[in-house]
Amino acid sequence: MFELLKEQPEDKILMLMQAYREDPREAKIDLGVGVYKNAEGKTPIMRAVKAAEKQLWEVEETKSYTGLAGDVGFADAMFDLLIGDACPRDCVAAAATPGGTGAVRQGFDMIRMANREARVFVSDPTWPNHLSILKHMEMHIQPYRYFDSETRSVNFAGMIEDIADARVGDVVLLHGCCHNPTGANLTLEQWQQVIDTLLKTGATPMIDIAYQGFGDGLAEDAAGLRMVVAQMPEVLIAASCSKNFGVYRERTGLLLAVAQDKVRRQANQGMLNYLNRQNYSFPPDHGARLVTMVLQDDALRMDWEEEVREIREGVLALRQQLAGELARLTNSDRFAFVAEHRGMFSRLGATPEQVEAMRVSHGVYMVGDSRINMAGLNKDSVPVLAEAMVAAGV
Ligand code: PLP
Ligand code: TYF
Repeated sequence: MFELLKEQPEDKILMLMQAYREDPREAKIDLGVGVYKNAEGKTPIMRAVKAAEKQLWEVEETKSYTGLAGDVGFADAMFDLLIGDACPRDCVAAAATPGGTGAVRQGFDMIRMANREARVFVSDPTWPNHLSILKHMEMHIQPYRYFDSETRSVNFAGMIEDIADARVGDVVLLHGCCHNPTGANLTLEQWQQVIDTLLKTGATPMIDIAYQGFGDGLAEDAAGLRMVVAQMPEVLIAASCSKNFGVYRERTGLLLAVAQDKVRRQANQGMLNYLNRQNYSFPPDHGARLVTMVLQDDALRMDWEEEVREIREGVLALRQQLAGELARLTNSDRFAFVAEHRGMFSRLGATPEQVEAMRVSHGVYMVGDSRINMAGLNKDSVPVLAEAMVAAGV
């Protein structure tokens, strides 16, 4: 029977990882998959996470099932990290999921259960897996203008015009911070205009937040999300702990459904539990427990916040170095946007041919849309990338 199945497209980002591995050149630079790497090119286990893991080994007494929504302590700790005091805790249903991807998937499922005809408005461009999952689920995708490839910043007028078309029963998917793949983000004034527009349309926002702390700070990166939560009657939030806790393979994420009152929260919680049960029964717990321990213990939390700050400042320094290097080589400020973007990614605005030329000439690997992972660079490779870009005529 399976001969009837159509071949499915591969994940281009993951294919790029494979191509990089197979390149025999010594001096190659991997700016592909969105994984944090330090100056030595390693993706370390964060100090506080390692310490929590050690403690957990001592104190953990059972690996019996958690609840369908996972550990409530994890939801509480993540509520504080993401939402803080932007809305009452008892209006928010939450369920742990396998990674942020699991949260995105469960969120889409909840939307589809509520309205089969819902259109999900997505930024153009967005994380390719948003599109892939929506397509797989046979849901309606409605792209909205987001990135201006001339200025390499947000085409805000276009965005507002496009999302103003949403209606009650539609969903507008927003990136909480550190937009993937462009690195171009909304200002707080722009968040407010998005909220005003959504309130007029009656559409529901869904926020995917996968890089809290990697942009301007833990609270700063959640500021837009908190404004949405404080002002909108309903919000879905898909959160990932993969990057900011460095627990990628533990598959740690959370879906939150913000409602107006406790009664609605109760119903939403039932739906989140139901969806988890349909897909995998209980969510993974190990990563969630580590995250909870780090967030709840004062010393671990302080050390974690410090390490997130080191990561953030390291990436920002690379941005400034690259922008400076490009300004010097081109004698222009055409690439000043590199220092303006936030998070791990920047879209350079190179053509696929230029991307290929940089791979061939300098062994630089970036996603075909010219997205680079800044964390794949270090002090020594920044000038190589700058040179490759200039040589390719970017
Ligand atoms: N959403 C965005 C925008 C991402 O970039 C990622 C990246 O990994 C995720 C969600 C989900 O990540 P994970 O499933 O590894 O937690
Ligand atoms: O965009 C990225 O590179 C990260 C990691 O199927 C990732 O979000 C890449 C591909 C994928 C899942 C996660």
